[in-house]
Formats: sequence, C-alpha cells, structure tokens
Amino acid sequence: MKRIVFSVLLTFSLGIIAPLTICAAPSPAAKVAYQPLPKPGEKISLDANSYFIYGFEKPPKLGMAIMRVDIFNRNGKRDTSYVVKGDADMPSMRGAHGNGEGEYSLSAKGVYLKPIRLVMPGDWEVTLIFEKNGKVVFRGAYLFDL
Ligand SMILES: [Cu+2]
Repeated sequence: MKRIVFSVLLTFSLGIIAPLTICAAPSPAAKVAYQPLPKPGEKISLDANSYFIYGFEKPPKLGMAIMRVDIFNRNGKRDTSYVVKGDADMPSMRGAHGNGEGEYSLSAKGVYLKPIRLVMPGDWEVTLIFEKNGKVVFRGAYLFDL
C-alpha cells in the first residue's frame, strides 16, 4: 500500500514540476537578436562614430577559413578599441559545430582575425558581436551556403 501511494505521489509531482521547469528556461529565440548582415565587403554602421567591413580572407571552402573584420572611424582611421567575438555554426544542425563565442585576435596592423572551421557543406551562419567598454554594441549574423 505504501508503495502505491509513493508512486502516485511521484507521478503527481513530476506532472507538476516538469512544466514549471520548461516554462522557467528562456527560449533560445528570445535570448538575443542578431541583425542579418549585408554581404561581405560592404560598409556596415556600427554606431554613431564607426563602421566595419567583414569577410573571409579567401573564398571559403571546406576546412579552415579566416574571418576578417576591419573597423574604421567616420574619418577613415582604423579603430581597435572594440572587442570582436563570434561563432560559426550550421543553422540546420544548431549546436553541432559551434565552438562558443570565441574572441577575434587583433593583428599588428589592427585587423580583427579569427580562424573558423567549416567542416561540412551546407548552410552556415557566422555571428559577429562587437563590444565597447564591456558592453555589446552590435550583433550581426552572416548566412551563407558552402
Ligand atoms: Cu553540419
């Protein structure tokens, strides 16, 4: 008799707890919004004072590719005061190839660079996150087919 009561209680409490847990978790879509980026090579406004240009160093193919970001002030001078981060993943298999929001390294010439592993042909998304003084000022996503 005790066992039956226990299992009834267990079923009851699981039924209550499970939906609460699901509701408490934020949905991935609501987390952050990425602005769709125009095609590589175009000037994209970052904030009132600066813009950036992004693109692969060479046309991307399977394997390693280098993503490059150049940031300039409105007066045309290179701006290296930002922190650039980002990931690369396949939207159709979200999470399968992502490596987290890795930081771009700044070259001696002031170019932001990051190696990106393109391990499969198909749809890809490269995200770019720009931070200034510890705050995110821009999030963009570049979608392309490999
Ligand atoms: Cu894949």
